[in-house]
Amino acid sequence: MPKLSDQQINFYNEKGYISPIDVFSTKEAKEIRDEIESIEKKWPNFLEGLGRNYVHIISPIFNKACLNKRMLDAVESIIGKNILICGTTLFIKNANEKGFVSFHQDAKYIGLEPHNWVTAWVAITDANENNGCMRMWPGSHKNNLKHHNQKFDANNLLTRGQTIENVPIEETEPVILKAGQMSLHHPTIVHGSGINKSNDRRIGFVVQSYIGDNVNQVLGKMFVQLARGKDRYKYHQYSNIPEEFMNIKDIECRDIANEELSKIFYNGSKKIGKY
Ligand SMILES: O=C(O)CCC(=O)C(=O)O
Repeated sequence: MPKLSDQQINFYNEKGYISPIDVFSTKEAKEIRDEIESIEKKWPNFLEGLGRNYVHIISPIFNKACLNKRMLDAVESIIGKNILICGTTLFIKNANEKGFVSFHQDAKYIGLEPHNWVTAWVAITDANENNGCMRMWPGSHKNNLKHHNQKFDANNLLTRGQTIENVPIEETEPVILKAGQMSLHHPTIVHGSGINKSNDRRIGFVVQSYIGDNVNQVLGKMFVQLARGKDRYKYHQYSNIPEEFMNIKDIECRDIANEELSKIFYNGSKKIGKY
């Protein structure tokens, strides 16, 4: 797909998200799933907890995925032509587990200012209402940041179990994606997702987020890579770019990046969660 159409951009501006956008073939999505599952098999727990972040620093397949032309073309329509990758996260909900994501706004704790950034959620498996796809509260991005209760529920996939209460579910819209499609969402849209009731895993690979080069990190340090255009501001430290799978130097880089990310996510919190 070329850049987003005017209609898609209007939809994003009005609702705070846009989907579906075709970015990978089913075969490419399956290769990404296989990469995850081969890491899980050889190194159990490596992608768990904090380890679910920055997988693009240790795997060339994920690194290449972040540079997918269709993704970047769509992202460019929203944040402009100078694009940095400032993080990736795997949101995996296994069958028969109770994982969910409470309603929240990404911008609340992430420290990226100004909000010239967008989150790309790529479906590695199909994502639908049965297996706990995301739900967006359309138009909620136009309001200020809301109060979040910090609940630290064991099954919540968010760091602090941060929760906006009393979201009208009937007003939210499901983001239904086929494997290989992506959605883009705004930093302040209220969104969340329910549990996976299917017999298979639901896997989302999330670039969290693509940021414009004018976006600074005001709470700590994030490790970036240039995806397109120029980095005129040079606010951030650059991460390794993996040339081979699980190189020790890249793993060290990922671990440092994760330590710094954890400081951002738990800034001001008395308690540390499992992610
Ligand atoms: O994967 C999910 O269900 C939620 C992910 C999410 O909240 C996000 O990508 O911002």
